[in-house]
Order: sequence, then C-alpha cells, then structure tokens
Amino acid sequence: ESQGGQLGGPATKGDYQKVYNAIAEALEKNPEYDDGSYGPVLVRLAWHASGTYDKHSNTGGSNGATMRFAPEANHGANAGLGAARDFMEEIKKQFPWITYADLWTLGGVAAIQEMGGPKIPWRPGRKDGTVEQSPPEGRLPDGDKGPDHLRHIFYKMGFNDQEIVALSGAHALGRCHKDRSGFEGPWTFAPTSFTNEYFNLLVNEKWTQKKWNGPPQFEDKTTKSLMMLMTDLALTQDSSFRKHVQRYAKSEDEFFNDFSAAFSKLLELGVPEENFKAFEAQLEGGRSFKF
Ligand code: CCH
Repeated sequence: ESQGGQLGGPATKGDYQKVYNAIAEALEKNPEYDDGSYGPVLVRLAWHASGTYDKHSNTGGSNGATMRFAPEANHGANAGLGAARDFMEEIKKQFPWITYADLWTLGGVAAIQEMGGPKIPWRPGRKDGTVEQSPPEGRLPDGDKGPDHLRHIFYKMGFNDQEIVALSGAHALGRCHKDRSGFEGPWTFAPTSFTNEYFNLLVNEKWTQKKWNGPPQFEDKTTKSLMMLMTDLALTQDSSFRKHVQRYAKSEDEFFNDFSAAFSKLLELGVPEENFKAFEAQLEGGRSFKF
C-alpha cells in the first residue's frame, strides 16, 4: 500500500514531514560512524539510486528503488551503501507506508538540508519496483577518468555541463573509503557541512598525484590530508566546466541555487509525471520539507 499515511488514509504533507524529521534526528545517532554523521552516505544513496537513469531507453532512475535487490546492491559503484540502506530500514520500520524509492530520495534531501545546504524541492510518488527493473551495471561514473567520461555518463541522465559541475559540489561532503571504492580520504576539512568549499579548494589549492599503491588520486600540496579524484580535477581542465567551478567558488548563493535545482531534477529521473500528480493534491503548501 504505497498511498496511506500514519492513519491509513492518503499521506499528507505532514506525514512526509514526520519522515523527514525522523531522518534528521537520526543523522548523528552513532558518533562512531565516519565523521559523526550518516548525512554524506545518505546523499550518496539518493544519488546512486537516481543516477542510473538512461534517457534513451527511459530506464533506471529513482523510481523502483531496485538497489534493494542483489544485482544492483552488488554493483561495484554501490560498495558501502549498505550502511545507508540499513539506516533507512530503521526509518521504514517507523513509517511502513512510505515507498523505499520516496524514502531514499527524501533521505538525500533531509541530509543536504540538515548539513546546512539549500532547500531541495521534493515530491512524493515514486513506486517500488521489481528485480527485473534493475538497471545494468556501468551507468554511474568512475573516479579515474576525464571530462569525456563525465559527459558520457551525465548526458545520458539528461544533464548539461553546468548541472554536472553543480552536482559535483556534493563532494564537499563525506569521504572515500579504501574498503569501498579503493580511494581514500575527504575532499574538504568539514565533510559534514554542505558548503562551496569543494570549489574553493579546486580553484585555490595545488593538487599533486598521491604516491601510493592505490588507484590514482590527488592530494593538496599544503596539508596532504585532502583528496580529489581525476573526475574532480577534470572540472578545472575543461573550459566549459571551469567557468562554473570559478563561479561557484566565488558565490555560494549561485552554487546553492543551481545545486538545489539539479539535485531535485536528479531525484525525479525516471519517474513518470503522473506518479507525482496523484499526490500533488495532498501537498498544499509546496514541495519543500523543513520547518
Ligand atoms: Fe561521489 N564519490 N562521485 N558524487 N559522492 C564518492 C563519495 C561521495 C564520484 C565518485 C565517488 C557525485 C559524483 C561523483 C557523493 C556524492 C556525489 C566516492 C567514495 C567516490 C569514488 C566512495 C567511498 O569510498 O565510500 C564520481 C566519479 C563522480 C562523478 O561525477 C555526485 C553527482 C554526487 C551527489 C550529488 C557523496 C556525498 C560522497 C561521500 C559518501 C560518504 O560515504 O562519505
């Protein structure tokens, strides 16, 4: 029963706000987890659940939450996201009426907003799918590639160069884990704060290749404690990307506005518009969830 709030009737905006609040309150439930917050890994779950969209075949995307099933859960790109799915399972127990597909995307919204980021417009209406609807492996980006790879991957989702740069700013958050991706370390000094710091560091730091036996990654010359992937540096090496990197380094407002629009679009990839229409009547008062 995908439609049915706390009392069994259609879910209202207040019902979704309760789910949002439960996620927000649990973000720092385990001080031992990474940098003290599940926020970053929840953002990554929302992104990987949505970024499988292919506009040519109109398959993949956030509708379906097919990462619940083994094939997609075991895709190399999704290593470590079990921590986020387990977190969400606890929320799902409290609100069994919400779909996983709505829950995981709302989790990304709550995490961004609670870590100090912009408001992200979000609508409910995603349905949970079957294992047969799982996307093939290989639709998410690899960290050891250049600008052409980024375009190949993100153009399939329907994004342009400006949106690619804006979305990449999410790497202000979180870190790479040796045992998940093979890469190691955070992009910024404040990995649980959503800021434009990623762009400042791209513009102002000198990045040199890290000497180690892991996959190719870069470290900042000043402290050697931060990292960038080849795909991150690709944004500074291509003029059509670089102008937006420079713009977002100068103006956190412009970054926040553009990130909000692009992330909201990401979270709706592959969801038929009629799914949203069915719920819109319930959502008097808009699409943003935050008191
Ligand atoms: Fe990312 N990302 N990401 N990323 N990502 C990783 C971690 C995070 C790439 C590779 C990696 C986006 C785009 C890209 C987050 C959000 C976004 C990791 C480390 C790799 C590798 C995983 C690990 O070891 O745990 C590549 C390549 C691209 C190319 O564009 C986009 C877009 C978003 C969101 C809008 C977040 C958040 C994390 C941190 C996760 C954590 O657990 O801390």
